[in-house]
Amino acid sequence: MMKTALITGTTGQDGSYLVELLLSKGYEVHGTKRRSSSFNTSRLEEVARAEGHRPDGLSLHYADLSDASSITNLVRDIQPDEIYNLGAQSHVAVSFDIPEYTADVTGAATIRLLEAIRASGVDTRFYQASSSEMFGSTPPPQNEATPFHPRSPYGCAKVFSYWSTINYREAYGLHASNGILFNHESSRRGETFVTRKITRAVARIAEGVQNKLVLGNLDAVRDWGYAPEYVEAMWMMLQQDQPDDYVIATGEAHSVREFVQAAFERVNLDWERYTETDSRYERPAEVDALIGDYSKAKRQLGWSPTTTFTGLVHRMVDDDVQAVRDEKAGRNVRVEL
Ligand code: NAP
Ligand code: G4F
Repeated sequence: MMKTALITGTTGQDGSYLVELLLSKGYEVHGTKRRSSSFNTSRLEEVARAEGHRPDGLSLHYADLSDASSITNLVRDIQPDEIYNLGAQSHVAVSFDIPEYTADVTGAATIRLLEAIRASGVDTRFYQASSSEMFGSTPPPQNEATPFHPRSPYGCAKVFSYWSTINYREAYGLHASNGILFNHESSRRGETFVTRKITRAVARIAEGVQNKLVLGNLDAVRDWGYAPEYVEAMWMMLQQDQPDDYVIATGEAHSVREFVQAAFERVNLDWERYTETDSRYERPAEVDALIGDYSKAKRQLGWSPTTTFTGLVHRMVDDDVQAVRDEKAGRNVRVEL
């Protein structure tokens, strides 16, 4: 029988890839979108382009994670088999500027969803988008047993959501799982996260429409994977008989500096000539190093990453070079979805 899924955050990087994955598996997919004064469905337009038309199995609903009634109504009306809570104020640096909003949308909203499930009695499986940012200053390698020491309002909010998910599993027997995902990137990554900021700038510099790239801390170390592979792991978690929590990562670590270097190398430019640093892009508290140990996911889910660091950098730079060329040629037209 055809399954039904509800995804919060459908318009984000992961949401758009998860929509593609679930549609390809024959799901009826319901997603949330926020009211915005400008087009905010560009990533889903990419899905539509790939399909050649607006995907038949996809319905979008206006909702906001800060609005409990919109969330409760969706869960009650759709009665989904699976719920993926991907919506969040997901920018760590921004969470220092809007901590209360981040606590609400990235933290408390998870309780809104879990309560909507419990109160409606719907028989569903729940995925919570937990984050390696929860490990904060605890040294790597990090796995499911590693203690959390969050270093940002975002990280604190994600810890709240993580434990709420486990609490509803233990208290009410919900099939609720946490995916503790390390950084994952793609050409659909938000333009203000460091990888995309770099690859976009490199492409624009190579195409002669930007002069320099200005960054914050170049020493931070991250474990960067490829987003489409990570949404596959989300789905795998909800297909297990028992709910559980899993680290999803590559285990490969690189600094921001190495990412910059590899990106400029792809277009045969010297990174040091074009890159500057400015303290305005530094954070009040930094997470120095995140490197994931995904052995539990490999063992229990059969999940492993395949895209290498260099492969990821090349793909993102190439896609951004193409995007700049399309922009120059006036080929980037946005439509309502
Ligand atoms: P993203 O691109 O920033 O997408 C976030 C989504 O949440 C967008 O659809 C956004 O809508 C939506 N959203 C924001 N505020 C909302 C609100 N008040 N009500 C309803 N929806 C709201 O993030 P992502 O990279 O796809 O990540 C997906 C999830 O995984 C997030 O929860 C993130 O915190 C978590 N995560 C991400 C990573 C990573 O490396 N990407 C790693 C670990 C965990 P708009 O499009 O309208 O802004
Ligand atoms: O790309 P970032 O902003 O990602 P960050 O903070 O690691 O958070 C991302 O990954 C988390 C998983 O661990 C997710 F939960 C979260 O939602 C988000 O997707 O920054 C990466 C590193 C940081 O150390 C930052 O200080 O890059 C450093 N950095 C240096 N210059 C910069 C910049 N980050 C940004 N965004 N912009 C800069 O100019």
